[in-house]
Amino acid sequence: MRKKIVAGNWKMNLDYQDGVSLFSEVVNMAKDEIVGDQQVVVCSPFIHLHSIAQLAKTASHVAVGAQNIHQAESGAYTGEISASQVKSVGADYVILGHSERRAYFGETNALLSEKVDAALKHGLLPIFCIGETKEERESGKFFDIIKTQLTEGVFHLSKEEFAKVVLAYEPVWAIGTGLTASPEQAQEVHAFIRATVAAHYDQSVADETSILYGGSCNPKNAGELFAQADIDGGLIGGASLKSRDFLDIVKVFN
Ligand code: 3PY
Repeated sequence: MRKKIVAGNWKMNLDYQDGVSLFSEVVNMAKDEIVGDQQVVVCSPFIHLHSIAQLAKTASHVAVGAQNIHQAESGAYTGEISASQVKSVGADYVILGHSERRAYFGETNALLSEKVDAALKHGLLPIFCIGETKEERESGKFFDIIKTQLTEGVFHLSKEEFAKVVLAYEPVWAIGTGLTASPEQAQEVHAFIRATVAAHYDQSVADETSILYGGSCNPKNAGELFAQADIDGGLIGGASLKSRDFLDIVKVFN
């Protein structure tokens, strides 16, 4: 179902105690300050997941997620974590296809489609990231790139399976650079993504899909971005590491 969602991506930040403290603050502020029906998701490193999932049970608006899973069920994959392991500690979401994983860990659309399947099989909701690099934007081919990411990453799913996927448009040139897509640039791509989903499935599936914007989203720019017709919330990097900033972004939907 199309929901307003603000998801924090802590990336590889915060030791165990710092992460639990930050999450406690987020939960307490969410209880006091959220008056809308927005969903808050915090995607932490694996080490925090079990503890923060317990805390999340006390706040109806808040859920937790991982930032990656391995595609296999189990086995000899030293250092990896499976979907069922993530689910077993109480997480509900998993970010898949973040540009940092595509760029630094060589994750391809084909691999990501297997990870999406693994997530859904074990009841995790994928937050599937797509987006173009600076070169791809400048070459004007970014719509093709995004369509291919969708086609190869998630369009093998049935309508029922796809209904569980949240999409996140993250222009790579706006990640960790301080650059943000303008609301108009972001809306243009979000409308394209929704039209591409409608063409592949149908309009009602597209209308029900939550499409988040990510890439240097902060309390100053979130209001204008989230006011766009096809932007249903955000995937928040640096600003999710400060409880006040994160909640101010969440409160855009109050
Ligand atoms: C950012 O905001 O920089 C992100 O990468 C969010 O995932």
